[in-house]
Parts: sequence; C-alpha cells; structure tokens
Amino acid sequence: SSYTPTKDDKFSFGLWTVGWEGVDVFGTAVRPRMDPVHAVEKLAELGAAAVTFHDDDVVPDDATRGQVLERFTKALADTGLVVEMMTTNLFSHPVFKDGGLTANDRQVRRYALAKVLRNVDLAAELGASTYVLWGGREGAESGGSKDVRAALDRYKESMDLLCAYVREQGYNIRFAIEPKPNEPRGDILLPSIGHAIAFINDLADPELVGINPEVGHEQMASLNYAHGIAQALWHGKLYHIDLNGQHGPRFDQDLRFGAGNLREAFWTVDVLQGAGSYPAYDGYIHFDYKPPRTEDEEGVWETARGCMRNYLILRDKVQAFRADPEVAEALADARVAELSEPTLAEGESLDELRNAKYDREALAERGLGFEKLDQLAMEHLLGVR
Ligand code: ASC
Ligand code: MN
Ligand code: MN
Ligand code: MN
Repeated sequence: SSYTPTKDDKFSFGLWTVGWEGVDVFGTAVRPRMDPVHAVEKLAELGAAAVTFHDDDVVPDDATRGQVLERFTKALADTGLVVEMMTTNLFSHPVFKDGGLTANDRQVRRYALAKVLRNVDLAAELGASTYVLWGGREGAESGGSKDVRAALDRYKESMDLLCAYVREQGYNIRFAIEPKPNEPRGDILLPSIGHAIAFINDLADPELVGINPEVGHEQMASLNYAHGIAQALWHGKLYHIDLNGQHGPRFDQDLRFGAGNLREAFWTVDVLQGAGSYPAYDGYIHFDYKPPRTEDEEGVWETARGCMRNYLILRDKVQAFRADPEVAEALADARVAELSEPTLAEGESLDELRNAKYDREALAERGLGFEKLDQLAMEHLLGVR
C-alpha cells in the first residue's frame, strides 16, 4: 500500500494547525502568516477532504470580511474541499483573559456569546455540520476567583441559548465541547471527557451537544484516550475528534498524529475502526496539532502528510491485527467476547443467581492470557507480523 490519502479517507485539518506561526510562551513567530487559500490548496493536493477554522483564522478583520470570504469560498469550490467544522476564538484577544462564556465580567460574556452567534451563522452558510467550543480560557488560577457553580450556570445558559438558536434557524449544526484539563488557564472548566459528558446531560437540549476530545488533552491528565472515546461512543456523544500526539502528562505538545504515545494511537484507531465488532466512527478524521517551531513551510507539509500517513498505516495494522487467526484465538482465550453476554441470563431470577454454585478457587486459578494478546498487538504494530 502506498498510504496516499484520498478524499474517501475523510481527513480534515484545522487551518490554525498548518498555519501556526510558532508563537509560544517563550518565543515569537518563526514562520510567516499562511494565506488560508494557500492552505486549502496545499491540503487538497496532499489528499485531505475538509478544513476547519476559528472565525479569526479566516476573517480577522471586518473591513475585508466580504472579499476574504469570497476568495476563500472560491478556493473551496476549486479544490472540492468542504468545511466540516467551525469554532470560535474565545482565547487570543486580551478581552478573554478571564474566559468568554464564563468570564466574571458580564459584558465580556455578552460579547463572547455574540461572537459565537455571528460565526454560527457563517458555519451554517458554509455548510459546517459541527460547531466546536474549546473553552481554553474558561477557568481560573486561584480558588476564590471563580464561583465554579455559577460559571457552570453561565456555561449552560450560553449552550441552551445556542441550541435554541440553531433549532429556531433550522441550521443543520450540532455542538461539540472540547475538554482540556489546564493550559492556558491553571485549571480549565470541563477538564475531561467525563466532566463534559456529565455537563451536557444537564443541558436543555442534550441531543444537540456532544464532545470533541483531543488526544493530548486527555493524556495531559494521564487519561487513556482510546478508553475515553470508547465511553463517548457508548454515550452517543462522540460528535467530532481532534487527533494529535503527546508524551504523557506535561504541557500540551500538539505533535502530529502518531508521534508521542504510539501504542495508544494504535488502540485509538482500533476504536475508531469499530474494535472488531462495532460500527466504525463515520465522522471526519480531524487533526489538531502544531508543526514544531523547527520546521519551515516544507516541514509543515511533511507533518500534515505524516498525520494522514500514520493514520492510514495504523488503520492497516489494526485491520491486520483484527484479521489474524492467532489474535482471534487469543481474544477467545481472553474471554473478550464473553463480556458482551449479560451477567444475568434472560428470564433468570436473582435467587437463581444467588443459589448457583461458584467454584471460587477454580475461577481464581484461570489465567486470562492478556499478555499474549497484547504481544500480538505489539508485533503487528512493530511490523513483524
Ligand atoms: C481549538 C482547539 C484547540 C485550540 C487550540 C488553539 O479550537 O480545538 O485545541 O483551539 O488548537 O491553539
Ligand atoms: Mn492541544
Ligand atoms: Mn483541539
Ligand atoms: Mn489544540
């Protein structure tokens, strides 16, 4: 296989990823601003199917809004790329230093909500079906400064208003909240997949809201991303994904997909492919990463290519793992499918369950063979099977 992506692979990139100029906490830009039209053309050439962006990535300036959008939509039409997701920048401008939708200052909250509404209209116009909210500045550095319960009231107020607006307008848009534990705030609200899902279930219109989990954001909190998205799928809440790479709990590295924790990347692709027996995730395979500051523009395209190639390579490896007869045998020995059998048989009473005979010692003696199964996965991943 050549591992050359096509539009059928449904790869999607944030324009802010390849367009990242490299401004970080310690240094200035290392690359010039990238024209979004150029990014669209290059991504199309590399085999991507879609792009995503924050309002400010494409239309930073009201004065040129009309012209800029005209040129941008022409590039989309020329390349056949679609906009599958859009989002709002509620983090860069100093006005958002204490958050957007949950800032203490009510005027800031009102401005933030207005900024989201305006871009939701553009999302509908451009045909994006997912609208992401990453609340990077929604949080605090200190305990007394944020009334967390009031902040969640305000977060809910905004989400409820946004959902009602989308229903009213008849837009074909669902929202996806993106959790992150910290950075840029000391502690961010809705820090993990689980926190976000619990919050969503208390909204007025939970069906319109799901999550957009990012690999590195879960791994920064030492959580298992593959398990996290499996639970999100179980809740019917995996509305979008941000794939990238991360080396364990440290600052948000945003490496290209496949870099960092490679084994978890393997299991992530396995979950997205259906883990053998579930329907595959059918949304866009979206990358949210940052090409390291060491790279010039050619290096940037190398990282974009790498994200897609690594996904395709891992998809191959996962398929070979799932098709391997020795793996099937190891899965059976590990009783993996047995977990899908209900614990109480149909029609059986709890009394029958209580009165059944259990040979505790014999059950305790059974090995599960998980290591053999994992070694097979490892050998597929390492390319020796
Ligand atoms: C997003 C998103 C992030 C952040 C980050 C900004 O919309 O998904 O993780 O913004 O990429 O640098
Ligand atoms: Mn990140
Ligand atoms: Mn992200
Ligand atoms: Mn990010």
